[in-house]
Amino acid sequence: MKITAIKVIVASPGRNFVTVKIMTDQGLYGIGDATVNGREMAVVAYLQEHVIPILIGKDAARIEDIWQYLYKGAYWRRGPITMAAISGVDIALWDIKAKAANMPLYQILGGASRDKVMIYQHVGGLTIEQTVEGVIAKREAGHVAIRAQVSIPGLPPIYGTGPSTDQAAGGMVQALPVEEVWSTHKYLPLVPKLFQKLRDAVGWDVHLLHDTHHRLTPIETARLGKDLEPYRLFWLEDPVPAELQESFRLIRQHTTTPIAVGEVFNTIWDCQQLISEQLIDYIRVTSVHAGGVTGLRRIFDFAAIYHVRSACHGPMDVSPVAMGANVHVDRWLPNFGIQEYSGYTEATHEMFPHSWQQEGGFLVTGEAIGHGVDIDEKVAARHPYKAAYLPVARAEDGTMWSW
Ligand code: KDG
Ligand code: MG
Repeated sequence: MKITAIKVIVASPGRNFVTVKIMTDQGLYGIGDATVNGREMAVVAYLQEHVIPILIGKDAARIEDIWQYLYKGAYWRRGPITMAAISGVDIALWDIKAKAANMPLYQILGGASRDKVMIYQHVGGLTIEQTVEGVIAKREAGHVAIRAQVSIPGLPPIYGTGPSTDQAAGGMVQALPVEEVWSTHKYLPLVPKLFQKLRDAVGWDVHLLHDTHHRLTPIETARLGKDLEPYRLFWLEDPVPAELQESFRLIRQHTTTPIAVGEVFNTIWDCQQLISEQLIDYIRVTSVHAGGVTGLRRIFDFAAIYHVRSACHGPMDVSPVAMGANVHVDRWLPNFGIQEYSGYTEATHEMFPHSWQQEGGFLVTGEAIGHGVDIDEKVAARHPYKAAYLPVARAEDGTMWSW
């Protein structure tokens, strides 16, 4: 089955998405997600200039060989742009393979290990009271796992706690990134207070999560992890930038609060030490950034040996196509942990008709063949690309901060 053409579709139905559509000489096509939030057009150029021309005429059935050809063959390995391009192609090729087999993707991966996959959604508030109210509402809507964030009193809202930075609300569409203000000193004592109030309000029969967006040092994380132990979090996410994987040893020596890392990782090498030394509990790689279904399968199988579970990244900027690939992997994967699902705008659902569905606090794959997600190109044409950035963070004295 030969690849005859590959299209790259860029559209913004509330968020910018880069979608790869691979056509074959047998009439089957597949679609993949290649979005990198805030750097979308770099992936488009990489695909158009360096990937598409070398794939025309190749056998679409040889997924592994094409993955290796794009990874090893480029000489310049890894990195978010290269790996998003590989991911887009890989997800589309798995879609084609499952369609050719006339099966849903989870079936060709090995069949279902579960019927539905647990998700978590986000609640943010400007105050602890607002966050508590939001968590109660999610709980009442049937959610069994909820991520809770709160603004730092006296500082402007930070990412995930106020409406200002959401592209769907217009916040991210501007010439320059929003500059947020960060204070570790004010943040550290605040978070245990939030979770104490949350446990008082919603009890213990719900999973509570928290995301630190890479802003702490290992010893600060150790302190926070200890202070949060009484509230039994499902996890503390991205406490420290993970470039220095061994720095997580220090965190592990001090706290039993579970740790989740990896939404910015692209390959198994980014998490090899974190996993093999059992320094984390959940690995957050996602199909669109870590090499597609092929990349995820390799990382998650490796993680299984070390009791590390999956937790695919799934914010609004991971498109419904990658979400479809993730949910099929989640359904098959023996060491599945949880799936992030932030939801999408109505226009996004319309642009990507999908067989996966939300049922309360869970996602189900549906039984459509392939990964079950398509793209309506007429709808896409109505939502042109708009340059948009994630915010950046600075300390109160102006120093650039990680996030
Ligand atoms: O594009 C990156 C954001 O979506 C990311 O920062 C959100 O941290 C995030 C998360 O856990 O979803
Ligand atoms: Mg995160």
